Amino acid sequence: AAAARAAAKSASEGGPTIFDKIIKREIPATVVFEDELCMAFRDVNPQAPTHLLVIPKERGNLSQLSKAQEDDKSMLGHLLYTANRVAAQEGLDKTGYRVVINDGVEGCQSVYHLHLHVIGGRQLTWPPG
Ligand code: DGP
Repeated sequence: AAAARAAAKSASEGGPTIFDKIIKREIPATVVFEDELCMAFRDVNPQAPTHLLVIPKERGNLSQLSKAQEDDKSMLGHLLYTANRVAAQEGLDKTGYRVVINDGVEGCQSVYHLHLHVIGGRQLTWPPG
């Protein structure tokens, strides 16, 4: 948890991120879904048996949720809709699952390219840390 906080604190906003390299296939990732707008792949540091990230292919101003503008609404809807689609692809629609967006330093965001975490495959607890 301390490491995650440190990463969140030192992460820079605005510049290219590791996710651009994943989108361009410059570094490998296990991609489970892709369309013209977004992509879903397995988190490198899974917190549950299923841990996927859903991201827009064009980040634009969406480095983080708190930067969202009126004209991002359709993309935000598409990402949330896709989160459920990939959850169902993993069989999680039958058990339940969680979608999380970490925003900024106190949200423990470490990659400044908007992403939805789709987490499931075990009983999750609440509240989060
Ligand atoms: P967050 O803390 O919400 O910004 O989550 C960023 C997530 O991104 C974190 O759970 C680990 C994941 N991640 C970071 N680098 C890579 C990578 O190179 N490949 C993959 N598959 N996931 C990554």
